[in-house]
Amino acid sequence: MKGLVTKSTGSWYTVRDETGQYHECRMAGKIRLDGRKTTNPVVVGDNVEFELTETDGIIYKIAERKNYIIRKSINLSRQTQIIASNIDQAFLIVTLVLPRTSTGFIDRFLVTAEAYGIPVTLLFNKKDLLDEDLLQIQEELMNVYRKIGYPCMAISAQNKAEVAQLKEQLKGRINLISGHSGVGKSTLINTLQPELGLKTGEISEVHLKGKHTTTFSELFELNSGGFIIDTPGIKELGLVEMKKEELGHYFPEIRERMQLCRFNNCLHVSEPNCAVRKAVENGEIDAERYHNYLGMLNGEEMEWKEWKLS
Ligand SMILES: Nc1nc2c(ncn2[C@@H]2O[C@H](COP(=O)(O)OP(=O)(O)OP(=O)(O)O)[C@@H](O)[C@H]2O)c(=O)[nH]1
Ligand SMILES: [Mg+2]
Ligand SMILES: [Zn+2]
Repeated sequence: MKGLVTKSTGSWYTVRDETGQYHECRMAGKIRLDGRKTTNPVVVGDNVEFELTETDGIIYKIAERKNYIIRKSINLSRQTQIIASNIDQAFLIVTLVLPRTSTGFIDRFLVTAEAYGIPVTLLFNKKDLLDEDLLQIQEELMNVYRKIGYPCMAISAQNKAEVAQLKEQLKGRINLISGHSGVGKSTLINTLQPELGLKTGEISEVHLKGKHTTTFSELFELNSGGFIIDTPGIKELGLVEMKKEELGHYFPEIRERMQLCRFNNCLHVSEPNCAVRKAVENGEIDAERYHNYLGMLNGEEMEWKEWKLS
């Protein structure tokens, strides 16, 4: 039988078969993987082949993943964890307060998504908490991202009418909801489909951060169509393998201008006649985006591995 993994807790996996029935499965011995050192061999979003036994199911094959999002495991320092695979569309939840999401984090997420061609919508959540000054800052930030092609929406995750606007866009796709702990990922999904009753958590008053309430990714079928994946909060994002010269391709505003640079291997740092730097100087490219580009470029582990977040 073929199926889609909707939950993975280590040794047990929930698999949805093609008729929409769910099965608790284990894995048949060792399955060859792509060589990466991850803590979870079967992940949410995986397409698998499995067979039913009298009591449960056995997964014996995992189809090749078209993409996946990685985070660093919280406790195991060197290992990474795949949060989900085969994503059609991602929604990154961003909050200006409680917790604050940095543009460095946003930009790293966008680079990952660009590398896989995953479209991203930025959802600026908790707008009810913002005063006029912060609303103004948020508006400016949204405009930075809109200008380079990312749809942005300001919402309050508990607001039914605002969240309902997303339903159409979620249909027919596997949608990933991501962001730091406490930004409101599970809250948003509960508003879309209250009967899911996902656990949500308060923000720590001391650290002004979330408490990692959601600990496993889980994929849910929406009554209004499509699938949605609730994920644990990401603090440090793993990144796809790439060479320095490639990075600019994953910044749409750099990609758009790079053919105009004098050197075709221009890294847009200090090379003469660089069209990208010129665009930064005259304000066409956002200075903070460019700053984040340089930060990623100079990351020690650029030739691969994880990029630490500020
Ligand atoms: N004021 C306000 N609070 C919100 C909003 N969205 C979520 N919250 C609150 O923020 C807290 C964290 O929400 P969660 O949905 O648990 O956050 P999460 O992103 O799922 O967090 P993790 O599971 O830890 O990754 C809860 O107390 C929510 O009630 C919002 O739009 N406005
Ligand atoms: Mg959650
Ligand atoms: Zn250049």
